[in-house]
Amino acid sequence: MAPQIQISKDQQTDFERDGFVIVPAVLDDTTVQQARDKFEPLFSGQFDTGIQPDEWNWRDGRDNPALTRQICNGWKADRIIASIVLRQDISACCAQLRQWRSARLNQDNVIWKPPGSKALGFHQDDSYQDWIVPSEMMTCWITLDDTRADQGTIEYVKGSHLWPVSPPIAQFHAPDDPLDDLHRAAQAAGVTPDIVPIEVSAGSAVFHHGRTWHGSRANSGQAPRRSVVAHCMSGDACFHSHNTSSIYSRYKMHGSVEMNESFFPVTYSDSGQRSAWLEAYLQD
Ligand SMILES: O=C(O)CCC(=O)C(=O)O
Repeated sequence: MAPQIQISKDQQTDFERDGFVIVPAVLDDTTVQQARDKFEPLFSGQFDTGIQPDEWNWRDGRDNPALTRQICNGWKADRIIASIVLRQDISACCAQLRQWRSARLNQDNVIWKPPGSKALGFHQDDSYQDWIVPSEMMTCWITLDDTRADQGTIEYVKGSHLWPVSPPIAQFHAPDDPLDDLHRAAQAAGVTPDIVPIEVSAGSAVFHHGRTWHGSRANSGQAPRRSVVAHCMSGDACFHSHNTSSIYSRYKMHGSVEMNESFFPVTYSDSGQRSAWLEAYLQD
């Protein structure tokens, strides 16, 4: 049974000041191991549910082994990933931290940084959300490995959730300088960025605001760094009437901005309601 997590008053205060907050022991050891065991099959195209994830950016045998490997919406392909990212308590924490009455899953990420793999550019998640209204996300990033600064852990810029939203960064995967866009945004904000590498044990989470600048440098250590990420949005979110996401606006129905719960499930609401199909899907 996975531990149930909650946000304390102190954690709420830290989040409001810093734009991120660490919550230890979100996954127990069994779940950490079950999730790690899914990485090789998922990235080689073995999908338990028979459904391909929405994005599968690195394929075994096709892509450069030095790139960070990423899948988006692994929950559609695999029920272990689903059992993590669709957790009610995780989205309840996202909702509490942002004072939302409910939360939906916007998308998940499965991220694998083997030893020697390259950086992901520092960015703000909200730069990529102009296809939804309100165009903002709130994220729970969970590590499946003990993290170290030299092993490509996630890094956050303290207080940067208070900066304006910048445009999408020039190069997300394997940029020459992962801090390039961040430095420009910091200069515009008149701030010297305070970059915090997250060093925590496997199973720990960090919740971050959609405007908080973050990224990860190359993994120059000997061990992999693997993560599962739940990106939530307000339960009231709908599609933007004309801005599109090349991948996710495929789920928009003509003549409507409504988000269908089959694709963007309501994972928490203060009335206790979740999308009706979730429990059966998770038990299947
Ligand atoms: O795990 C990483 O390296 C980056 C993850 C990320 O960008 C996110 O969780 O929003």
